Amino acid sequence: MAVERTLVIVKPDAVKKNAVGDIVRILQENDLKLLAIKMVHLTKEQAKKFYIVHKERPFYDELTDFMSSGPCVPMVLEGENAIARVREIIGATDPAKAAEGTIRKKYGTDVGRNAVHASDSPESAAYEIPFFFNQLEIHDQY
Ligand code: IDP
Repeated sequence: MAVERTLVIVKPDAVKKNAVGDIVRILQENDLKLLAIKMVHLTKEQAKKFYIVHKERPFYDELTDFMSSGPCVPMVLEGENAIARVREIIGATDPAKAAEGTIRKKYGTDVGRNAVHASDSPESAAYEIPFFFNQLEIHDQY
């Protein structure tokens, strides 16, 4: 198995619930190393660019409205098989269907306001990480 990097975002709903610290704790306790983190308030245009792969989906406008409705907290995590493992830790897209113990089960409200985003493939991680972070902001030497 390979060491991978993945992008996680604590979405605006979970930031408002003061869940940032708990979400970072859960991820770090699962042997994921935190390489970068910041708080940003995306514009609608930036949210549309981030989620460009969903531009034909019926929820694109709702999703990008939500993601630009308040600050969010993107972060880069590294670990063995990180992309698939983080997807398991966060749980199903719809919090009502997410397994017990997952982040979306704990903090999600509905399929739109589902607390967190995580890269779903190496290709999406390769687009999403540099969307938020430049090389100087990613720290693996500690
Ligand atoms: P994922 O985040 O679990 O990868 P995707 O299907 O890639 O799920 O959808 C991206 C995001 O779009 C979801 O996390 C969610 O916030 C939003 N979304 C997905 N389906 C719906 C929907 O039916 N209504 C509103 N928002 C949705």
